[in-house]
Amino acid sequence: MFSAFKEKLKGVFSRPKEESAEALEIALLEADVGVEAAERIKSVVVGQKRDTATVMREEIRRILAEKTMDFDDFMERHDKPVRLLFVGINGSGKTTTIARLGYRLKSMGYSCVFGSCDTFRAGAVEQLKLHGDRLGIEVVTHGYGSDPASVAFDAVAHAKAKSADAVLLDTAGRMQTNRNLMEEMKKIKRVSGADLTIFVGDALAGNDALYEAREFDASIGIDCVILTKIDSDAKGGSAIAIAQELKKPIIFLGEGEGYDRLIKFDADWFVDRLFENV
Ligand SMILES: Nc1nc2c(ncn2[C@@H]2O[C@H](COP(=O)(O)OP(=O)(O)O)[C@@H](O)[C@H]2O)c(=O)[nH]1
Ligand SMILES: [Mg+2]
Repeated sequence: MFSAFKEKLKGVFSRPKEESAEALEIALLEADVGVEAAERIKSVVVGQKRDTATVMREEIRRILAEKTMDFDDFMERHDKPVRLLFVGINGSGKTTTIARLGYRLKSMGYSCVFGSCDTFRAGAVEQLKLHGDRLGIEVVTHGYGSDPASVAFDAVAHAKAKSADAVLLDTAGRMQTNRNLMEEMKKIKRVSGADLTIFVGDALAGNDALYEAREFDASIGIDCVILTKIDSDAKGGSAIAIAQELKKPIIFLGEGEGYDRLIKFDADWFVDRLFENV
């Protein structure tokens, strides 16, 4: 995992520190850790006598552990139904993540309702329904072209009526730059009374994942992040950039296929993978 990260940094570790500061910063930027984290890591490495890999590893761990959130704790403590709103651009993995989290919550004994507020993209409702059928989770939908906010409202009402523990709202992944669509997200958030707005980002998108998360945060406000596709050749840098610059906790990572492939985010686990075989 994270072979591209290791590839970028490999050359740097073998060189004397005095020579490699610039190379380190460039390698970090190429690994998508973002400008702030790259500078932070470089300055810590330069200021220490110990070997680069060890110092880097500690600093990255520190960055990742700065903002944490225990989702299980949140679920346990919060009034039910807990309203979870998933946002992010098209293809980032929202629908897949909702299915995975639904599976996880069910395995923990929580009952769930899905709300299909993506009334825009062809196949979106069917995709969520298919997951719902497989998982035994009810899906509230009004069909294509309907008002996504009213779907959200009804999904919450349905969850209340059924005394469900959680309602997971799927939204249309659209460009964050489209103002009308951001207004629509805001309305969904308001009408649903979302307890947690979760940004779902594609780890492969590198720096773009940070920019997208920022846009969503500025427009509608996000509480935490789930990064998907860390199995594909993700450099791992987007997690570091998000932790350093967005200052929002990453709660889960998604990988591969299958409902059980949702990994609870843990800074130690992450740096262990980043520096495995380094
Ligand atoms: N390899 C990999 N693929 C994923 C992961 N999560 C989602 N995908 C794939 O990414 C594509 C888009 O996912 P989807 O959930 O439909 O994204 P959405 O548009 O945000 O709802 C689908 O082909 C998924 O199978 C992941 O963790 N790993
Ligand atoms: Mg979707």
